[in-house]
Amino acid sequence: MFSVCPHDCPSACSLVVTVEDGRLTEVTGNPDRPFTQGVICGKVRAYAERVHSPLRVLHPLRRVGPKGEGTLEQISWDAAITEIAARWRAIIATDGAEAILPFSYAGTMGQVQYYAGHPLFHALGASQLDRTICVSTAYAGWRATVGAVDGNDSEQMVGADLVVLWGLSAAYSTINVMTLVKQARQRGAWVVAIDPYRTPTAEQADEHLMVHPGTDTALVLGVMHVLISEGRVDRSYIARATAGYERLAEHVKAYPPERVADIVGLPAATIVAFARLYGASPRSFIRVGIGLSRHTNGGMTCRAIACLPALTGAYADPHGGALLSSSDGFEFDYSVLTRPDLTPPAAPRVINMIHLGRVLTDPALSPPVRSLYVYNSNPAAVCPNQALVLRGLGREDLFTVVHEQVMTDTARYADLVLPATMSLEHEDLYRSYGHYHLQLAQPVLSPPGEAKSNWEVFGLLARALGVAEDHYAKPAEQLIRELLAAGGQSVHGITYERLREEHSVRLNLPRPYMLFAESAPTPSGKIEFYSERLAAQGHPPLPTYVPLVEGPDDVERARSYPLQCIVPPNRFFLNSSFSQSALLRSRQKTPMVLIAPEDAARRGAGSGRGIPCVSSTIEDRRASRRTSAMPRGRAWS
Ligand SMILES: Nc1nc2c(c(=O)[nH]1)N[C@H]1C(S)=C(S)[C@@H](COP(=O)(O)OP(=O)(O)OC[C@H]3O[C@@H](n4cnc5c(=O)[nH]c(N)nc54)[C@H](O)[C@@H]3O)O[C@H]1N2
Ligand SMILES: Nc1nc2c(c(=O)[nH]1)N[C@H]1C(S)=C(S)[C@@H](COP(=O)(O)OP(=O)(O)OC[C@H]3O[C@@H](n4cnc5c(=O)[nH]c(N)nc54)[C@H](O)[C@@H]3O)O[C@H]1N2
Ligand SMILES: [Mo]
Repeated sequence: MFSVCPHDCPSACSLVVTVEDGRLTEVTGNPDRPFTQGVICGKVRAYAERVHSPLRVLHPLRRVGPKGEGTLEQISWDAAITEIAARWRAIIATDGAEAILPFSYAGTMGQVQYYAGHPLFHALGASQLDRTICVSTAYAGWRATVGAVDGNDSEQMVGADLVVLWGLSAAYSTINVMTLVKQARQRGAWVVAIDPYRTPTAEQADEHLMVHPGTDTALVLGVMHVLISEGRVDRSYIARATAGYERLAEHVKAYPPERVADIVGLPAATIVAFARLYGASPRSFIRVGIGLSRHTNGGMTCRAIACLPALTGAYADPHGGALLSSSDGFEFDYSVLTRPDLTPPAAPRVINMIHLGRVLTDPALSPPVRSLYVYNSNPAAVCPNQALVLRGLGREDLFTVVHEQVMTDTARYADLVLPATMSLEHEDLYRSYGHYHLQLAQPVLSPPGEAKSNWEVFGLLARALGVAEDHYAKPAEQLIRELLAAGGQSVHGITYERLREEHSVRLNLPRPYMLFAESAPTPSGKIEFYSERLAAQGHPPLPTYVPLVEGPDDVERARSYPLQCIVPPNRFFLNSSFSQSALLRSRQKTPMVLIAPEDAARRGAGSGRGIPCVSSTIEDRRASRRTSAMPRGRAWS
């Protein structure tokens, strides 16, 4: 049987699953799909352990102990829904609906279950959540430059002369990219990884540029300086498809490799060599990761990188270009799922999810948040400022409902815990942010205990509260049909029947896919080296290096916080998902911090596995430059 991996990972793998006697016995990657190519990660290979885990929530539960302890007693669905409706009605009567805050992110990437709560909370007039925890900065920078969060199909990197993995921990975070990288390498591509530490991905590259965290924009400007001053640019592409070249050329004069070298922590000669390699051919593919967006200047970094293929014309090469995310390739009208039309005329306040701790604890917030409804997320573990988040979740007067598959840290703080289905137990439609295949998964297992999908639970709540009932009267299948029918050109003609038959269908996009070959969907219709929009918003209109404010480049802060922390994905967990699994915990053994040997020595700690340079002070980072990888195998000219 076929399914789709629901987890928040660009690979969105096409799966082949075996079910015997109502139990999942095997999960493998679908060998027939060009992106999955039969390869899946260890976490999902061991999926039977997650699906049939003793830790699954099987029944609605009510808290009987203190918050955080997780002592719960079983109640009926009826009692749970009645209690939520009654508590919310009372809160709305005294404080207004904005005192209710939904909190969700990407526990499942299935479109029906991801957006299931939006219509209900819109109709109630609840506070709205700005879902910023992952890609917002990266996407903003990319969109400002090329007009869409889209790019060249990464399957096209096979055939490239050069592949650059920029702030992407692919060997852990999206292993199917490594399949493509290996194939590209076999066909002669030179592979460069750009990352502040020696990741397993960097170990598999031909060259590792070990930059200081948050300095990539300076590196890009140095590369641009070399490309432009040495004439290694595609004048014809620049003339037809870009805007602001003359101003960019003037601007990057201030970034000679010698100056950039000090900022990024690489020898000037390495920067020049990389620029010449990049400028040697438009057949260069940059796969950009989300790692860059973890910094205060991450949007600008992504914007700067998006400019590089526009200088060499790589966007117009069948094996060149760049991809940060394929999200906008899926031309859906999400209002079919989210129903903003149900919102009351006086638009409710919007709360940025990363401020959850502050929002739950700020005595001045009016109205205060009196009820939190959590689904598809585990904020106790994933939200910034964890101590404050836990303090907020610990509030006795906060009515917290958590709809979950397993007992998470957040569920321990819930007044009510509701059991959720897993992807193999409900139907959903999946897009991807790493490839261009649309997939449908139908249930292959029955839900355990009394588990219900998000769609079902929001339907129960809508009926109990008497709002948005028409919307929730639809079966999930109908919603999928409506979403497909309202889609734009890239999904035109992809029907529910076809998806049910083929499971995974490539979008109606040309092969090779080169969206920016002639133009870009920006206001000027061109790739914008110079952005009028950014200028109007008070941002630098040209790609500009702005040092981090969170780390050692800020001299004052550097005294108190001399180390720069970066948090790449864990191999065995996915965000906090899987972290409850006994099997995967045993593989991870213990939480681990990697630290540069010189930093560890200074702090009297052992250097652990001695993996170089996760973080360091300014002097140490200069020293660590010497430990950076030299290219192996081939001459580096
Ligand atoms: N196994 C596993 N897979 C996952 C996840 C997981 O938790 N575990 N999470 C999923 C999710 S939600 C996401 S968003 C993706 C994220 O996966 P990626 O797109 O790979 O992004 P990150 O993992 O955040 O970081 C990637 C790399 O960027 C590096 N990096 C950090 N700062 C800088 C910098 O300033 N410059 C440069 N050049 N590199 C930098 C980090 O060291 C890391 O190696 O992975 C998904 N896949
Ligand atoms: N400590 C830590 N913090 C992080 C990260 C990290 O790796 N570690 N990664 C950062 C990044 S890149 C991201 S994108 C965010 C991710 O933050 P989240 O999206 O909150 O990701 P998870 O921690 O995996 O939690 C998702 C939860 O949703 C549940 N779930 C899955 N499917 C369903 C469903 O159909 N219905 C319901 N009701 N629940 C479901 C899962 O069991 C899981 O507990 O976290 C960010 N913060
Ligand atoms: Mo993420």
